Amino acid sequence: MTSPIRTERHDNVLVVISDNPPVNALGQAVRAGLKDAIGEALADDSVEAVVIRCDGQTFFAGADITEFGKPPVGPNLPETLDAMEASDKPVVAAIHGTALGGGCEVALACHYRVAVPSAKLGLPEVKLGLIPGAAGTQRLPRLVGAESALPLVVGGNPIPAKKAEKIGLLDVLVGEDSLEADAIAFAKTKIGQPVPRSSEGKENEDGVRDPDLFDRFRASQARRIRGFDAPNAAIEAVKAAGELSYADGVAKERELFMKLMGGTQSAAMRHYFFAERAANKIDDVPKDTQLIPIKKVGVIGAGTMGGGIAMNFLSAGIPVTILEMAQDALDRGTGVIRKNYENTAKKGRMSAEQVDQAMGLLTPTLSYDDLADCDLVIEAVYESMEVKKEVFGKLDEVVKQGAILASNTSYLDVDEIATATKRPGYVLGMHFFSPANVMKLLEVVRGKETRHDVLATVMKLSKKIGKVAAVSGVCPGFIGNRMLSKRQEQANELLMEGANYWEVDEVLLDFGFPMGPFQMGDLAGIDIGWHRDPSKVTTIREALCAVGRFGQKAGKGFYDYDEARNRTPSDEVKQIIADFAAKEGKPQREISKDEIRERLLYPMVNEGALILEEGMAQRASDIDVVWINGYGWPLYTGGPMFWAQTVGLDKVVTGLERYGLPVSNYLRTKAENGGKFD
Ligand code: 3H9
Repeated sequence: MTSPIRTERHDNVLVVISDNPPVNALGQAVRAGLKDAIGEALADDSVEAVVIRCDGQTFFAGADITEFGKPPVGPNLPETLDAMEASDKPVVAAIHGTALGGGCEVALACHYRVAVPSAKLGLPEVKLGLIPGAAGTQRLPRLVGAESALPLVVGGNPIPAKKAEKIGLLDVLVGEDSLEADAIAFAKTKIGQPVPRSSEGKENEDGVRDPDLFDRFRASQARRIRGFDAPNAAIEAVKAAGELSYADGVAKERELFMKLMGGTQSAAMRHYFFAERAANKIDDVPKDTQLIPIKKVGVIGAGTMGGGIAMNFLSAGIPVTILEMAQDALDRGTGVIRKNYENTAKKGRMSAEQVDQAMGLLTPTLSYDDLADCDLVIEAVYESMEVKKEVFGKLDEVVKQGAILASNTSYLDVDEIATATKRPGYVLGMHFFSPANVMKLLEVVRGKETRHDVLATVMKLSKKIGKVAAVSGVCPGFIGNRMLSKRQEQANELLMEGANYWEVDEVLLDFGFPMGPFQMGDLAGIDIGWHRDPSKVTTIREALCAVGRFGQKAGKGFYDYDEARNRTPSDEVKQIIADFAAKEGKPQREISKDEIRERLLYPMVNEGALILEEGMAQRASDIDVVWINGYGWPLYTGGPMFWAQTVGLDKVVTGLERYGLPVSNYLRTKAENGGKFD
């Protein structure tokens, strides 16, 4: 097998090149090749400097994640990098694309780092439930200081080259199109000088001078890192870089790294990494399917949903024509879009020019005719089959042939909507989640006639607009809402049997959801879909509406809210629920937190199994992707289907039986045959 590493001589400089598509992951062959190349450079007196660069789209994007959990084959990354740093001939990292994780650690072990301006550098290991494991947590703070290192190691988000240069992670930015030549020229200027080694840097002393830095940082991140193990380990490791010798710091990092690697959180998050990428693939749609060019998008409805949907495309530089029925609604909608952008700009995440650029791509209109030349039109109008069919009928008449027509419906039958057109092959669902400009999930609903090129185009487009897409078949509520309804059913039932609603919420909060079902109800508005007749009360929600408890917006719903939106359980609501249960003759009892958790979550797993059995999801991991990105299911458990496997599918089955809840044959069979869904 040929090595992915080759070397080229440029005078007295040895250029070491990795060619390991798609992302130059640091698999065994790459590590071995790098180590050999350094050996070659050291052994050859005519080599006076080394440049390391990568072919393809990116510098090393990290360790090869597919090797994790398998028996290690040497050389390992730490020893490879130590050999590199130990060289007394200057070694220069020449960076383009993304230097991530182990790739960033390669750069840190080099004596100098140069990069093109479009490059990004980062240590995203926390996103895999890990911390850097090749001395990144020890070299980085010594090079740039603990204060600059913390957000990189704990947050895991890469930073642009310019920022990396500012904090001292890069030595110099070079020409976008002349990386290799500039890196060689740079390396030549360093020949004969003592080499600077990150492991010997002193910048980490900022953390020694100000030891409270770490607690302050932890407090500032508390909400974001709640429940995750890796960020705390990352803080500990960076702190150790100031407290311990380099060798002891590295040992501490290894201890923390190994513990995380063996834990369930990292297994879950690695599962999610591949799940997200798998979800973007549709098994029966060939990879080379010709895509439909999307140069202009139409959005019908300028309300909260339509406006949010439009922003996704505007932010990605795609022109949008947005349609409303009346001028005032149109003005209001475009006003909200502008305001959202301006707020982003106020937070420093967008420049004023970028706001103008995005708004410049927006064309508001009252006329369907202006949608004629759109390549994709997404409808976000009222959830009524009649209204949707009318809209699709009109679209079919005015929008050019070959254009895609999508519905943002969250539960209606997309096949039926498609019958309102003469092009059902070009119709599908694009179910965005509110707020649509923020939430990552896009449920792509595949109709029975949806064409391959239409699906492939929308999957590709979803990535361009920063969404994580998963495909669902046509069934009520698709993947996400279909499973949510099972959880909600149990939540309501638990109240009637005597559970306190705040305990139900607490159980989900403890599990890692950002909020529970009743908090969610208050936030969304209890009066959604209410018939507005206070004398007609058949559900607890209607009873709350009848007394004006519409949710957070009214200052009271299930909870009472103060000015700062802090919530407290309400005596009035307790009474309403108790009255209801009495009226229905439901005996009340104490319900344990374990029972609450199991009754909320196990039926969702069962519904997920049914979704798989019916072929409504392609794979169990797609369901995980939907729930993590659309409904706040905690990432560190891997999503409902992966989580169920870690609990044990047999235990889920027994639990459902214990509570007298349905168990699908599919779930039972999987539980009996190895306990895995895929
Ligand atoms: C680490 O480094 C630990 C060390 O500190 C310690 C060691 C001791 N390995 O995302 P894409 C595959 S932890 C294996 O669609 P993009 C990916 O599955 C690692 N495979 O492309 C996909 O395969 P497929 C820290 C990987 O252009 C294909 O490459 N590093 C890896 O949208 C294309 O990926 C990270 O966490 C990998 N490391 O984005 C970085 N990375 O075609 C993880 C990707 O079969 N990677 N693949 O579906 C990324 O963030 C993105 O892939 C990247 C490119 C931004 C690089």
